[in-house]
Amino acid sequence: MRPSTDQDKAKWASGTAAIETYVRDGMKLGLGSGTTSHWFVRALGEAVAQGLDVVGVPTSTGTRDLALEVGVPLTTLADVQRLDLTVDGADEIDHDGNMIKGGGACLLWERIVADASDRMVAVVDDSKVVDTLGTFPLPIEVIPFSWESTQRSIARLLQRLGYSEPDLRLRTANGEVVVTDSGNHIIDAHLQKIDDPLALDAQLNWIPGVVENGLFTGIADEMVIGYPSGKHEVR
Ligand code: ABF
Repeated sequence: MRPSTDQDKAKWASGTAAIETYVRDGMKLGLGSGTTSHWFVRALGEAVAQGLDVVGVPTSTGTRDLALEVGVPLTTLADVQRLDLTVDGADEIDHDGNMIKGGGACLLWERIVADASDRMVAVVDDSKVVDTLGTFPLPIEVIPFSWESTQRSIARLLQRLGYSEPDLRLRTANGEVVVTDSGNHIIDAHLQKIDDPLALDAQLNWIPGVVENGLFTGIADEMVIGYPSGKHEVR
């Protein structure tokens, strides 16, 4: 399968460059979620068919199903202690490598798999690189039991941090409340501009009922930026 749109060509360029640059025989890989990661997984399937010897831990049921479809051998974090490398996408990434992730509601497993990896490489098309995070709504994964109360606590924290009118929305799709692979809900925080992502990342997860948030700060070791021309850039 090959990309046809410009954005998919950029994502393919990023995913294939990540394989060429970082993936080696015998590696245990974290397999990211989202469309860019899925182009990476498709390219990885082709490399496996040509003899590449790798195993992968998927960061979502969608990635698990795609990996099975294209022939990438799978394992679990129970079976392997550490991963050599996780390759995963981002909704936004700034020039320091801090990211907003979770647009696909997979942020919890993504963060766990990245944490279990010796190296994390972000694969993005050029539209994802921003000067300041925040235009993309920040996903916050919360447990269903207390999501209304947790949302009020998130709003109080944001107001203390200077976000005067925090716009928080429970994520729905086709009129249904979104349920993550772990059975949780997502609250999207429309903050527009996040001046101190490290501080916000640390404080959000202290709120009772918050399971994880989509600010991935200090996690990406490098980023592979793909362009519609098929060229890529590693930073
Ligand atoms: C995943 O990929 C998610 O964290 C993020 O939402 C998504 C990025 O979007 P895309 O589909 O453009 O790769 O890693």
